[in-house]
Amino acid sequence: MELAGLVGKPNVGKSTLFSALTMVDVPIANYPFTTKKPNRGVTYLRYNCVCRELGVKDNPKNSLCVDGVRLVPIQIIDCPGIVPQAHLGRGLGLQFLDEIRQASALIVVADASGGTDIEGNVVEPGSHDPAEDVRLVERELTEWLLGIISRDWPRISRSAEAKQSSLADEVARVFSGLGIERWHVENAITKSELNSAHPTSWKQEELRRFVNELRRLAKPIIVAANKADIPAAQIGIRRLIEAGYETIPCSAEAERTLRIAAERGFIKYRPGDKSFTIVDYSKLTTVQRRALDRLAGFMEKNGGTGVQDLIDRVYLGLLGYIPVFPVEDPVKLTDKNGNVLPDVYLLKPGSGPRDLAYKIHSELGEAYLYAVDGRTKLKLSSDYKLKPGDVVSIVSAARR
Ligand SMILES: Nc1nc2c(ncn2[C@@H]2O[C@H](COP(=O)(O)OP(=O)(O)OP(=O)(O)O)[C@@H](O)[C@H]2O)c(=O)[nH]1
Ligand SMILES: [Mg+2]
Repeated sequence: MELAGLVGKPNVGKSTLFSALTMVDVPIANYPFTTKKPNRGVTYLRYNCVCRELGVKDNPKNSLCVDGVRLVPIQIIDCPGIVPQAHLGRGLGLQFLDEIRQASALIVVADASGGTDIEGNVVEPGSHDPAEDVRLVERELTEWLLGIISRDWPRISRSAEAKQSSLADEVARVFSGLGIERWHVENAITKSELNSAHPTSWKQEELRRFVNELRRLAKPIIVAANKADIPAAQIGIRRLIEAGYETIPCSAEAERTLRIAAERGFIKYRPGDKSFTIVDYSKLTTVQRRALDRLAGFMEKNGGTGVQDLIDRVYLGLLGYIPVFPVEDPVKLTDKNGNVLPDVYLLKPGSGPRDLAYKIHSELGEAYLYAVDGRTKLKLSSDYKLKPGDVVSIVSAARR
């Protein structure tokens, strides 16, 4: 299952966002370091299912299908807050980042309302620049990675310079548990404009620049501009966008309230909906009515709470993953047990049918012969690149 990490300075709403996304109850409070240990949970990515277009009734196995929308499970981890110098052990340190080593992307939660300082203490709304919240996380993560590679750098750089080993291979090995691959390293060297033939000559500042690029490539970030329901957030959101961050304005608190209200039957609301409807206005107290009216006003302005958009944008936008539906029988669109469109897999950009085969099972990848398009029933060319919503049947030697 894909994994995304929720990170950020204290008191920005990471746990509120986590709770809204997973409906798992976790401590939430208006002071720093409420969360001491990472929380894990499951949320869902939304993708328009191909069942409607193909006119079939599906039997989802690895995902859900609700009213023609596929819900693909995604694991998320809510982390303790990060403060300046956390990589040196300040606050709760950065040890907990070990839990998000395998994350494909990071959701950096910022307090768009500017109502908390860099340590997460409550201040006047609008008095803190939320772009600083994101820079802090970037800096601390880079220093953390720099600490990891610095220990091995003298050996790696000498060995690569003497051509006893490849620099890209060695660096990728040091960071292998972090999902950092050879191509990440090669791109980072190019982007940081360093001389890969003489790594022993790299100064500390140059090594930092390289590691920073590596972080950007291997752990891309999207910014959750949280607390967007507070008026002062409009300025903060603009600052985040101007700073060049991929920014999604959201209100974790609004989303959490809506999901709870929907669960209790007060309203009709599905995550990602732009609005909600009240089931029976007469059953609500005045306080509840006012709160829901305020939420409705915010959602109208924001186009929803923004929370579900975050997950969808991370995987389908930022990472550009391709949802593909593998089937065994390309005519009936079923697996071997007769389930129609049972699964959906998320493939990296540029993937072909063989990558899909490997993702399903390494044996299927090894025995791969060719693939058939479930729409046209024709064989796909050997250099075919998968497209979102493809229905693909893998033909392998093993199955013959
Ligand atoms: N107005 C508003 N307040 C929010 C929102 N999200 C969270 N909060 C409030 O912000 C405070 C901190 O929320 P938490 O979810 O505990 O924040 P955190 O980032 O997990 O904090 P630490 O675990 O201490 O790092 C609480 O008082 C929340 O109610 C939001 O979208 N809007
Ligand atoms: Mg928390």
